[in-house]
Amino acid sequence: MTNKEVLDNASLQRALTRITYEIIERNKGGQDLVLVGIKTRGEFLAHRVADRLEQLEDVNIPVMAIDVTNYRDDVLNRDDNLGLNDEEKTNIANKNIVLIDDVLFTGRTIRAALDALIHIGRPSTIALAVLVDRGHRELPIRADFVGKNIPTAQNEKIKVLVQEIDGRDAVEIVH
Ligand code: 3GP
Ligand code: 5GP
Ligand code: MG
Repeated sequence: MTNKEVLDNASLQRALTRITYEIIERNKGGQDLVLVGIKTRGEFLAHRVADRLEQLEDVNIPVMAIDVTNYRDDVLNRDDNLGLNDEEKTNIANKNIVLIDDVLFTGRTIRAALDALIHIGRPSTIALAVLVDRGHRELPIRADFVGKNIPTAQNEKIKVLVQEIDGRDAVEIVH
């Protein structure tokens, strides 16, 4: 197996900063905006975007994290536990949600997240930001904000490293 770095630390920071500017542009500064990170690594990326929103726009945007494992269409025993508390659940209705994930692949995780969020509280809008789009969609889902498009073969893997878990920020392609 060989690992090839496709985003180094600086490029990854720039990609997140660009995504943040695009979110600001789309949301006119951040009115009623809520960031929802998909666990595991999407949660950390959501906090990075929130930090940048605070620096750039002086706004404090709520961040929550969801675990959509039980909403996936390939899970048999769904217990529909997203990992949100009651306060977070009430903070979804009528908000402009930006879902944040590390890698977009088949789209099934995002379908599950949409299902879960709409079930909990009908947001006004839901947009999607991903650090990497690796292609191979199986559902009609696309991202509104993309850090980097990395066309991959089915058997390749994208490795996303974040400082909080992996000790450094980078994206590698493994094949
Ligand atoms: P996560 O940290 O966002 O949960 O190295 C672990 C990471 O790699 C996990 O991301 C995991 O979801 C992800 N991952 C790598 N390859 C695959 C894959 O083919 N399918 C899925 N579902 N996750 C993968
Ligand atoms: P999807 O549901 O779109 O097939 O996959 C998206 C989810 O699976 C993301 O949460 C992502 O973490 C994970 N995933 C799928 N493929 C990869 C990959 O190549 N690398 C990484 N890091 N995660 C992946
Ligand atoms: Mg993920």
